[in-house]
Amino acid sequence: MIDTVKQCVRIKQNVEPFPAPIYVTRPVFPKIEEVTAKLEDIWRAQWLTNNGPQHHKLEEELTEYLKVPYLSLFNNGTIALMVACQSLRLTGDVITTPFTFAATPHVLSWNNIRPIFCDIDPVTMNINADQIEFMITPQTTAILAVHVFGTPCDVEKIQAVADKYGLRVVYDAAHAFGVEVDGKGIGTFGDISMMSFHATKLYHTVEGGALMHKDKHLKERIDLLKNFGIKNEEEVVMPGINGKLNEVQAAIGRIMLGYMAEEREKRIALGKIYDEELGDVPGITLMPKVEDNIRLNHQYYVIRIDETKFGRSRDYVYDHFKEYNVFTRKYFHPLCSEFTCYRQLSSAAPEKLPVAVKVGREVLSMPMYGGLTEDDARKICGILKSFRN
Ligand code: T4K
Repeated sequence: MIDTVKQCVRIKQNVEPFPAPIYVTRPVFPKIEEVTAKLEDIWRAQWLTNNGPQHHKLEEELTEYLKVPYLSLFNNGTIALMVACQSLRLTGDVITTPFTFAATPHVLSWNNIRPIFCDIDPVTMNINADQIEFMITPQTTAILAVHVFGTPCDVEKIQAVADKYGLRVVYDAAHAFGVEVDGKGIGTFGDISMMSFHATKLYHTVEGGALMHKDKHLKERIDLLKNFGIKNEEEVVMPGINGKLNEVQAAIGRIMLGYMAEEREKRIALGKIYDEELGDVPGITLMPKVEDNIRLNHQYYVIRIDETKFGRSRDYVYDHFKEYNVFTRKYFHPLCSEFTCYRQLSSAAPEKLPVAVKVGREVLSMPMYGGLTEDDARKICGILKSFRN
């Protein structure tokens, strides 16, 4: 019976499911010959990890590419963010957003820090900079903000609050590779910014990440912390961790830099199709627009679905897309404040986070990757529009 209904719906729309699954993203794969050539370099050098030549060169190349004073590579973004908190000696409470990936508050917990959830802005979906001040207590040591989906936070307002109360600012810039504000790399804001180089990101090193900062001494401390605190063969000066990126992944990262411009252009073109096709659909809010002084990376394309105006809920759309072999994602639902490990916190009460709760119910990440054709994107939009009630 259910199959018959599904078939009728498809016949009505005259749209066949995609022959192969369409995922929210697909990693950019460099040409295998380029990887083989780099592997031969590594084999010749007989150096696999622990700050080898590929690592050294990638740090230099990314420092320039991302327009930051200092950068330290890591084996993933989560460990990088843990080290960021350690390097600034954060304790007590840190104000953060509930609308993010699990790693953001988990990193605080792993540092024995209590996350304090602050509501988000209804347009950018980033932490609401106007509300941070009201959440500060004597226990607050920092603000951990996320440039969610690559849209920059209100960096000026956040810095002003931090300066007024003597707080540190850490940015989770996991989504913000190559984003710039007024020509400045996004990693130049706050005390430290973290980027993720996971396979699902615009730029990747398979797994990987980086911390970006402005202070030479902080770089020395971070580099010690990511290598067990080992200063030399005789001295271990702090309780560090293993956060090192290996040579194979660093080499892939060097190759991947050459793919970024084209991948970004392809995603810009896909974003325009989503804008065109979905712009006039009642109940659909498009990816937030930004001022001209901001260079985005177009990594994600996220819409919001208002059930009362669209006639179907986000969950309906997410479920029914699967019948067409389209696998969207509900980034970021559930909210971190709804996780069993955080929902007992007083800042996690849903009535204190009304915007985040609404956005979490409405948000849907659409397929977005260079390998998606423009026809695919139009077909996906057609399917979405056909769900309207
Ligand atoms: N902060 C924020 C704000 C973050 O978003 C993240 C990570 C972090 C911190 C932590 O950074 P890392 O420690 O990860 O460096 C993915 C990623 O694993 C995660 O890195 C990312 N955020 C998060 C938003 O997305 P999942 O569990 O949704 O990934 P997964 O495996 O379901 O992959 C998504 C889709 O991508 C799949 O449906 C198919 C496609 N895919 C994936 C992989 C891994 C492929 O086609 N091939 C692949 O190899 O978390």
